[in-house]
Amino acid sequence: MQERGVPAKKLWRELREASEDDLHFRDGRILGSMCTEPLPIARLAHTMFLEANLGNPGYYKGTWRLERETLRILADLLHGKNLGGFTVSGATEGNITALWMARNTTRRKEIVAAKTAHFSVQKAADLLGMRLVEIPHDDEYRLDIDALRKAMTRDTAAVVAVAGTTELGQVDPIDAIGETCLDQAFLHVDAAFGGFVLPFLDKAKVPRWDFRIPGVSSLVLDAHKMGMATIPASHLLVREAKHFEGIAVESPYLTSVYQTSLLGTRNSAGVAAAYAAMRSLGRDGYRKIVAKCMKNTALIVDRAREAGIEPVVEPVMNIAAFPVRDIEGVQRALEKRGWRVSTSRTPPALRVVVMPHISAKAAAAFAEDLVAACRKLGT
Ligand code: 0PR
Repeated sequence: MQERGVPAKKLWRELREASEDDLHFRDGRILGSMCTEPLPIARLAHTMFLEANLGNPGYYKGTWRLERETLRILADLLHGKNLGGFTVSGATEGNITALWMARNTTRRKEIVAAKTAHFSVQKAADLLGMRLVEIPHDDEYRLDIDALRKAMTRDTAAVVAVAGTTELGQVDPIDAIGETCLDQAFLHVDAAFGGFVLPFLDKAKVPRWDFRIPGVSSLVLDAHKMGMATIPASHLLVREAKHFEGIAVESPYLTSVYQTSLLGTRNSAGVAAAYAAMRSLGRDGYRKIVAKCMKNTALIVDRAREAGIEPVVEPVMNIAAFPVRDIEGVQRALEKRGWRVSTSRTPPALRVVVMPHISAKAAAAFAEDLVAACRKLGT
């Protein structure tokens, strides 16, 4: 560290230079991220609550109220009654906490999840000293229910089901998984991405996936993905709050007697941002955002199909993957045209996430560039 403070002007320049080296959602060319530009009101809310710390809730009664209210809104959205829960930094923390709770409540050591589950489940298993039993997916890249039935043992603490897989946006058969898990094991639903998409899709097309299913014990959803809030903002909801007792530790010098969160000092700006986004948009606002993303996804998929490029599966959400022959080549060609896309491994494909910062015009231009790149490199 230098001895004397750097003048604000110079420092500001340093910060601006760093920011200029970043990619920005506002440029409308990122199709490789599950995050997006937060709503302006969410940004404002974020800056207003920068010093609040829900690790010590007695000092931040207002923030605490916002958190409780946010959880109440989400419980209502997800058809849960009297749920326990709190804001977490992301679905990684949410998954770790849910599995920690499952381990300590059941005193068992196995987690069962499909290969298509997010890698944060591997982190959780490693940290918690649990064994991750990876089971196959079905033809549509969803957890294979028969494989689950075979894999469950008396040592199964929890099953992780995904509502919106990272690579394809697929939804595991949560109804059937719930039936299998009921009174047998914890069922944790990872709705990091799908949590703010599924409730706003055409109801007739979406099978049940939330607390309507009796076997669902806990669920995580990220407000910093399709929730339009700032990073970090995610929520862990638990059907029976008493299960938190299994992971509670005394927090003697704080304003709360026990702490059940993995984190001590807790970012609270994201709490205010999530609250602001939800209050500002309402169901109607999210419905419009999701409809726009789905329309733009369809636009890209339709154009690709016209050119003979079939997606891996028919997208359920605003994620599409194309198993083109030269995946990295097409990715590089698109990057040269200013687009950022990612790739998936199961199966190998070019992966496109059509977030709210992608306009219809950008989607159409992207689709043309995708088709051109595939033509050049061979589909
Ligand atoms: N579960 C699922 C289904 C996810 O898709 C993700 C993140 C997580 C859990 C973990 O969530 P947190 O990262 O919030 O803890 N999926 C993205 C991924 O790993 C996260 C991401 C977002 C990555 C934006 C890059 C990016 O630019 O791909």
